[in-house]
Amino acid sequence: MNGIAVVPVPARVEPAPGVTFTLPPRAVIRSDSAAAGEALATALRPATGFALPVVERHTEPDIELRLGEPDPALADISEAPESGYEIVVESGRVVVRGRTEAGLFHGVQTLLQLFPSAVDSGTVQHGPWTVPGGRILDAPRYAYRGAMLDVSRHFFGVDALIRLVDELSRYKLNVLHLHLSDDQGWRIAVDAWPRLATVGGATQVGGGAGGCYTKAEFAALVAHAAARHVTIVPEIDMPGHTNAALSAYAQLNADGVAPGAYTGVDVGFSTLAVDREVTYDFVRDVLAEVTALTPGPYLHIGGDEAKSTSTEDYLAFMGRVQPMVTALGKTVVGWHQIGSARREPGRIVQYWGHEPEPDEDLRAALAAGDRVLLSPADRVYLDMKYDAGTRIGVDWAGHITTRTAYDWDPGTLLPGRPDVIGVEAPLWTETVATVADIDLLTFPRLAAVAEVAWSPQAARDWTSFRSRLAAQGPRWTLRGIGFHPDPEIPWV
Ligand code: IFG
Repeated sequence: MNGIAVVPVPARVEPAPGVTFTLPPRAVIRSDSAAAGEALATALRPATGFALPVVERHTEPDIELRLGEPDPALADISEAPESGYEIVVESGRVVVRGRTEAGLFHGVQTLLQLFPSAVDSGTVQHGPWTVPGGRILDAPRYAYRGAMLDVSRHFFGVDALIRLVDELSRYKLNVLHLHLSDDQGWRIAVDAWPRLATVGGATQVGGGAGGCYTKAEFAALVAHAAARHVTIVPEIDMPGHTNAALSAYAQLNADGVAPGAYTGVDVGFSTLAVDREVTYDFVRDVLAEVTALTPGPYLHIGGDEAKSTSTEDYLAFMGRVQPMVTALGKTVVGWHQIGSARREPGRIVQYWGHEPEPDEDLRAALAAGDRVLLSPADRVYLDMKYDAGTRIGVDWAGHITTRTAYDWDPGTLLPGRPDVIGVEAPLWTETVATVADIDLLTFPRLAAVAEVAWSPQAARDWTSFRSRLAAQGPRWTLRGIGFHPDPEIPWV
């Protein structure tokens, strides 16, 4: 296992020099978790051409995924050992051990990266399908490791989301936050307010056709993500960033007049009518229906850039809406501006500031004891250009090369050592219209963020990362990912 090219880097790697496992054509996978077993077999079958049956019981399996107590040392390396795993590779077999199915799934992702990169081919390739011998002990640094896609500025069909879930789960990210509403588009059907879909979802930045997920489509996405231990976090951004909803229902507007659809890229001009009772009926209905669609613990209510809402109205609005989220059994997540509003127990503020801040809203949140989800705009905002030559993207938070996205410590970013639950990389889509655009801005930087969120700081360094990342290039090419060939990476 010397020089293995796994991203994110495992916490502990113990090579067994001279030991190699070779997957035999008639190999059998015995797994205590059907999902993890199928995830492994499904990933290996196309390139190997082997049948790779997955069974619950077998006397001499070639690969074994075992639920149980992995090495107790796992608890020494992570506060989240339940998502950790142990892999032991011997000449005659591979055993992956994890306390939970998520742990086994994460072990499977690492194991796939231990096979030659040709294993990611969609067509049968020559072997031998070897895995270097040794032992890996690994578990995540943070519990929340995420990506966000803004599907409001530009709409993307469920297939694009499923493809993104598959890719982010390969790097042990476990959250996909969907920015489902904004000025330009409403993207989730709400039965009680049907014009949100038919009017609010009718267009997008640039005037294109837009779109809106049906509940059935959204449920299919949630199920697909759950099978890969990815939680969907829905965001209904309020009270600002609401022109799509305001254009669908005149009564939500302070003057009772519905504005037209908005297809530009300005921000801060819209607000729900905070002093109308119908606004809270609207919010209550929307949050209830969105909550029913997402089994995860989080509900994101936005709260950013409410420049057309007075501070008094903003605080009043948040004071009424946050308890609605708790009443629905969910944890409030909001952009860190909600730090100025009365604290809701367990609240998480998503920090999107950049050096040299933090600002007073964050200071208020930290003083209130809020937990923090880190999305520093100058580190992980994936809509930032890599450099002046990037054909799409913006640059208000500066340029973000892969190294910029990688070379920082979430444990020391903010003063006062707040309770950081994890890291999330948002992709805003004002300038992102196609899957090729998503790929260009997302890869390789999302792999960097995945390592920042998963690996111990002590196991991380740019020199090692850049060479391990280079080995992802051929795999992305085989998987049809149109990544940015960042010149700082020694691509193979
Ligand atoms: N800030 C806005 C986003 C988007 C972004 C583009 C947040 C929380 C700039 N709000 O980031 O809606 O416009 O980089």
